[in-house]
Formats: sequence, structure tokens, C-alpha cells
Amino acid sequence: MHTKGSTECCCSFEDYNQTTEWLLSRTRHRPKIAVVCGSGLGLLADGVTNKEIFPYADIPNFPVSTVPGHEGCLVFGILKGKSCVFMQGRFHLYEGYSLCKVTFPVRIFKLLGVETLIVTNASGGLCPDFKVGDIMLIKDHINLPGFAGQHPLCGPNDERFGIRFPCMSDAYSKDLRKLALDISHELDYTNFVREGVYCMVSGPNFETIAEARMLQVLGCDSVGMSTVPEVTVAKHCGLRVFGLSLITNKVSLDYSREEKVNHEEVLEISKMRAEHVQMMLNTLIARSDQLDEGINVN
Ligand SMILES: *[C@@H]1O[C@H](CO)[C@@H](O)[C@H](O)[C@H]1NC(C)=O
Ligand SMILES: CC(=O)N[C@H]1CO[C@H](CO)[C@@H](O)[C@@H]1O
Repeated sequence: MHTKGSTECCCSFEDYNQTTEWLLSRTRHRPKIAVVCGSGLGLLADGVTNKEIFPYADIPNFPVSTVPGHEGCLVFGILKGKSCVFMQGRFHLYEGYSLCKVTFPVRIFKLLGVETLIVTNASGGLCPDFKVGDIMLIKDHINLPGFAGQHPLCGPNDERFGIRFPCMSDAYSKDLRKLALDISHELDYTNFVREGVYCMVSGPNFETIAEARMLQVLGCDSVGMSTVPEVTVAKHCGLRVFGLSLITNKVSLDYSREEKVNHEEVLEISKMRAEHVQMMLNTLIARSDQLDEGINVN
């Protein structure tokens, strides 16, 4: 495995090809939708039928996840009549993976024939209007590690996946966001569904108060340690993206307040709200073909 900080690409096209062929020869499913399950949201795959499960450790070239609460397997199956693949457990920069390892599964999804990537995560709320337990539809992101050259697309560009200078101004599908908002009205979830800008930091420490204040000034509504690399690589290879972030804590912006975040609290809140997240995503997936004409390949 490469060390963090390396911008050199660690995965060749042959690696992606080998992993994809390995999966294609072992699963009957040909998913069009891939879902990345964030911290404590592994149960998103619970309603799936005709399951075929592949532990990451068995899949050639796949990294193995190390965070508690991240299970570490690919689950193929049918959800609401749609063929899907779920990533239970993702890879984080703070674990020491290079960003091409972090985003490796996204290109596998692309080669498997996936058209839509749904990403979920847990994040800390910065927007003063957000409450713990809110579900934030991701409207846009700020790639803070990317500003410092920690970017999954640094290095030689492989044209088979996408262009050298991809557009990122429309990374999160407007149609899917609109559909999700409609669904949140129907389900009567409007008092806890929000929209906002997600900022990625590398972690693993939580923000200092000065850092949190800076991020808020910069227009970030929530902050987390994942998602942005996957979304960037997905957009590069022409996948349609929908992102949702569960606000599991309020980031401390005030020196006089004593509360501190911890990972247990994050998992607790995820558990509490997971059912709502699941209901929203199931409905979104059930209806996603309403939008299939809208897929744009860049
Ligand atoms: C993998 O490579 C082989 C040989 O070039 C090719 O026939 C096959 O279609 C590739 N598989 C995928 C999933 O791209
Ligand atoms: C699940 C998790 O780790 N959530 C955290 C993600 O990162 C942000 C920013 O560091 C934290 O505030 C979240 O609690």
C-alpha cells in the first residue's frame, strides 16, 4: 500500500479491469446504482433481496477498511426492483490510504455498468440552523485536501475514465436532489431534511474551534472526513451523483462551550436516524428511473 501524501497513481487500468472481471464472473447482478454507506449506515442494504456478499478481503486489489462501524463488504442485490451494489464500509484518507485506493471502488462501479452513485456519510453541523439528526442533501462540496494537492485525480490522466480537467460545478445531480426534496415532503420529513455544502477535511482529529469558524466563514454547512474524493472520481467518469449527509454532531464554534465530539456519539445518532435515511433512499431508488433520460455523460 502507498503512504499518504503520494500523488502517484497506484492502480493501473489492468487492476480495475481484473477486479471488475472477478466480480462479473461471480455475481449475476448487473447493478445500475451503487450506494456508499457512511458511518453507522451499513444497514442501508438491509432491504436488499437476492443478496450476494463479497468481503473486501476476498476481492482482488480491494483495500480493507479499518474503522469500527464500517463493515467492509460489497453487497449486490435487488432493492425496490432495481439492481444495486452497496459498499458497506468505505476507505478514508486518515487511514493512510492513497486517494486512488480510497476511490478505487468508484471506478469498479463504472466498469460494472453503474450509472448512479449514491453517497452517504456522517458529518458535523456548522450551519447554525442545523440540528443533530438532520439529514443534509449535499448541494455542493469544498475539497479542502484537494486545495493542498491531496486530490484523487492528480497524476497521469486515464482518458478511458474521463477528461483531464473535469467540470465540478454540477457534481451533485439537480434532478436527484429535487426528487429527494419531493420525497421528503411526501414522507413528512421536512423538519429534519436540509440542503447544504459539505466540506471535506482529512482528519483524523476533529476541528479546532478556530478551524471550525474558518470553515463556517467559507460557506461550509457541514464538515466530514470522506465522500469528496469518491464524488470527484465519480463525476470524472460520468456517473450521476446523489449525496446525503447525516448531521451527527454540532461542531463547536464557541470557546465557552464544553461539549466534545466522539465517535460513539456519531454512531448513536446514525442509529437513531438510519431508518429515515433508509426510507428516503429506498424511495429515491424506487423512483430513480423516472429520471433515467436525464443521465449526462460528460
Ligand atoms: C477487461 O479487459 C479485457 C481485455 O482487454 C476486455 O475484453 C474486457 O472487456 C475488460 N473488462 C472490462 C470490465 O472492462
Ligand atoms: C462519522 C464521523 O467521523 N463524523 C465526523 C466527520 O468529520 C467531521 C469533521 O471532522 C466531524 O465533525 C464528524 O463528527
